This record gives sequence, structure tokens and C-alpha cells, in this order.
Amino acid sequence: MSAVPKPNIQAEREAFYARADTQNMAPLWTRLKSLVPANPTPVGVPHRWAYADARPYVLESARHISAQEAERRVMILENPGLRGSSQITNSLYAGLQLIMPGEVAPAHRHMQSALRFVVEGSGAFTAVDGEKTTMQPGDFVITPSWTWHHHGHEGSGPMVWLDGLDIPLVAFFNSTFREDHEAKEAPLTRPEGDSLARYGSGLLPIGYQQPSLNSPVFNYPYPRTREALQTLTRAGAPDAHLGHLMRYVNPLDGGWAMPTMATMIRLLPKGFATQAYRSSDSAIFIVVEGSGELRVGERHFPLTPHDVVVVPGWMAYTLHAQQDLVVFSYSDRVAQEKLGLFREQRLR
Ligand code: GTQ
Repeated sequence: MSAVPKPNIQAEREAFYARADTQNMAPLWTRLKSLVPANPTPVGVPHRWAYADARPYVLESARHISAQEAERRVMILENPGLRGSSQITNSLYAGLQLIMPGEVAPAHRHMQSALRFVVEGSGAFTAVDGEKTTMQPGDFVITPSWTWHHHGHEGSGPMVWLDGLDIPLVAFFNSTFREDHEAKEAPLTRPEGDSLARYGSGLLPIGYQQPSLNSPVFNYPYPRTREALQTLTRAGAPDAHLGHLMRYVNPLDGGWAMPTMATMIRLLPKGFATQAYRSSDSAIFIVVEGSGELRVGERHFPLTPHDVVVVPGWMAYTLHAQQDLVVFSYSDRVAQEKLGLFREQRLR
């Protein structure tokens, strides 16, 4: 027998809520479905930053401020659905950083992890935790949490890279600390290339046992990555939903390269199109080589080199390769996996 609500029941409830409100209390039942939804509600919108459109602004920034004065001369890529937040997704940040010859972006450290994916130029370096690495287009470089880092440029011409940071994720926990180094450049303690030789060559120092949240390899050079992807194409067809998709690995434990940001790179052979796929992590894509299209909902984003596209979590998307297409991507998938939150769905 179901109780028939009395006509004044709603008014009595509202009065109760109002009295409870004075005690900083609120009923769950009016909010339960939105607090605990059936599936993720996309945060922000899918969007593409065509590099041809973004580049002039990035280059112009050098006319307005030096890397030294700016500390980091970056144009933030802000999700059009999240303006004012400095976010490209619900949990992550993206920006295009510019360094000009002779400049130094001074040493600092912070709790936020950073990744760099090199877009154009040559001769610039980043120094992380006492080792310098000269960056080339397509290189993937990590700056682990709380490691001293500065950037410099000993070559010619502008150098641009995509910065990915877990700024919103760290802000959520409010566990944010930062420090400026007393010197413009933090001291170097190892020769260039040391980490890659020691940990990133299919070798490890004998007796080395020091599992770490971050990969000890901090530059994954593009030529090696590109060659691996190319070799994969000879072995068989790409995955129907993902293409030839590989993740950047921590060689010490086989895990992801960083604890908060999952990083991957894929090759789609010319003419190949993926079937629809979605996952609970919002992802940022940057085109490395080739051309094609990313389709999400009603949006069809053309893909040309260096274009950046964001796809909010749980929105299904497909990738289409017009020419052999290489795409780097990052997301918070690794954090979600560790917390038991990650889900994916292969549609067709
Ligand atoms: O290079 O250290 O895009 O601290 C934002 C914050 C880059 C960096 C960003 C940063 C950096």
C-alpha cells in the first residue's frame, strides 16, 4: 500500500529543507541522481586548435614578453566550454610554450607533473633533475613532480612545444607547492643522454632496484618511436578501434611513464578509419604527422600536423587517416586506473 502524499507534503518538505539549511544540512534525495549519475556527463566541449591559427599568436607572444619575465611563456589552450578555468579538460591543462634563441625559462619546481611534446624548432633544451636534454620535434619529455627544471635555447629560430600538466587535478587535492631556484639555471649533475642510455635502451644497471612513480627515462626521442610504429604496420592490421596504439612506458615496472598523466602515440595507416570508441578519460590529441579527421558527435575536425584536439570523456569518437597519421595523446587515464575508475567501450 503506497502512501498517497498529502497535498501539503511539498510545502512541508520545503519548510523542513529551509530549517535544515540553517544547520548547514541538506537532503540527499533531491540531489542523488546528479551527485551519482548513471554515466559521465561530458565536461567542456570537443574542440580543435588548428596549428595554423594558433601559431601566429604563440610567435607574437615573444614580442610582448621574454621567457625570463614570463617565467614560462605559454599560450594556454582553454576549452571553450571551460573559459576562465585554464583547463582543457576536467582534470588537465594544455598550453603552447615558446622559447627563443638565447632565452632561459628560469628553474623552478612544483607539485604538478608536466609533459612536453615538441612541435617545431630545434636547439632548445630542458634540464630536469640535473640532466639536460636537447629536444627535437616529436620528442616526448617528462618533468616529474617536484623536480627542478629550466628551459634554454642554444639553437636558432623559435622553438614551440605542447605543455601538458595535471594542474586541475592537483588543484582538486589542493596539495600544491612550488619553489623558485636560487639560480636561473639549476646545476647539472649528469651528462646529457645519461638517463636514456641507462634506463631507456632495453638495459638497466645491474642490481638497480628503485621503483619510482615516474619513468627514469625523461626524453623518449621521436625517431625511435616512429620506427617502432612503422615496424608494427608490417606485422598485421591495426586494432579496429585504436589503430596501432602504443603507450609510453616506465621501464622499471612496465607502468605508465607518469603517475597522473597517461601518454600514448598511435599510427593509422593511410585510408584506415577506426570504429567508434569512448572511455572515461578526457583526452588531448596532437597530430605529429600526416592528415585525416577526428569525428566526435556532429563535429568533424580536420587533422593536419600540430593541430590539437580535445575530446571530453565518454564521448565516442573515430579517427580517419587520409595519409599515414601519427597522433600523440594524453589523459588522466593512469590516475583513473589506479583509483579503479577507468572504463572504456568499443562501439561499432
Ligand atoms: O614549463 O614549468 O605550461 O610550470 C605551465 C606551468 C609550463 C613549466 C606550463 C609550468 C610550466
